[in-house]
Amino acid sequence: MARIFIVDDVEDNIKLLWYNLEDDGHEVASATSGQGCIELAPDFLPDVILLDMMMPGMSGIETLQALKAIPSVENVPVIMVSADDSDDSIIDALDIGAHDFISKPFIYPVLEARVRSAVRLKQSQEELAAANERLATLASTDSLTRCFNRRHFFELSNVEFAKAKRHTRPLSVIMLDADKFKAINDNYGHAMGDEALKRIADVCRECLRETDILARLGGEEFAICCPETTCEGATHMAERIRQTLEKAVVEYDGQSISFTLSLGVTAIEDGDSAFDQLINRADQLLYQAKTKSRNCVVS
Ligand code: GH3
Ligand code: MG
Ligand code: MG
Ligand code: MG
Repeated sequence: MARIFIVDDVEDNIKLLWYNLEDDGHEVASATSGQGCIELAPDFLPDVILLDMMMPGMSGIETLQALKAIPSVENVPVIMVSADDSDDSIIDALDIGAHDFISKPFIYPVLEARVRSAVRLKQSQEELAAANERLATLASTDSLTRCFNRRHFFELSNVEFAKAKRHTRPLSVIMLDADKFKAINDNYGHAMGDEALKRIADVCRECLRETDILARLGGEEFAICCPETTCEGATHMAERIRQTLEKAVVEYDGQSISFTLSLGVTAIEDGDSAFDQLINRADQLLYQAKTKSRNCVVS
């Protein structure tokens, strides 16, 4: 079963195809002009478009060109249907991006086979796109906490750093590390440690803005890059994260624990020429928080 969109200026042509395609179990919609196709196809989101070449007003070729400029339907395979099966006509249609070409009058079983072939193409395109998306997610995120990984964090943050420099806008970085985390693993097991790491990520997500970039840099260390945020704003956020986590109770396998975080916060300064400089500063401030008392924010 596929969604087929028929475009033809002659209603009887549409009807004939419609009944046959519906009998074969397809879901069908139609338009009697190129303009109608441009308006309705993005709503119907067809798997295949059967497009008449010769229509008054907007021609099939013009309609095809317009479809290729609409992101939601640009990849839908289009089968051109035309009484003019001159070489030039076929070349035009295929060069502009038609998937296939059928001459009128057509033999219905042949048209059906071509529709099936176009549907298979569309399905494999969609599977490929989904697989690519899964790969991109795998390559950019940490599977335990679903935060970005170190590499992707630096990719995104370097872009934000360049923007902030160019427009002299604020940008801050928070680095945080769980306190005495080794003891959690030692006393409650690695699985409890993993639950605690997930909770750190959840608490950070609760406290940050949509434009902030959260990552697990490694082990029990996380970083947040906050565009358009001053050191004061980021320090408030860091303090909120610290307090929220301090109150949290992590449960696993009938046991429960609480733990704390140390945080270092810094913002972009005039002399900074690379994002790494902010990270290094935040890391030093985090180290100060560790030596001071732990469970605190240093900025
Ligand atoms: P400090 O307060 O100075 O930060 O002490 P700490 O014990 O947190 O620091 P340390 O660097 O000595 O230990 C970090 C621990 O984090 C050790 C390691 O086993 C644990 N850890 C790192 N990655 C993971 C992980 O993916 N899962 C679990 N459960 N533990 C992890
Ligand atoms: Mg026509
Ligand atoms: Mg630690
Ligand atoms: Mg650490």
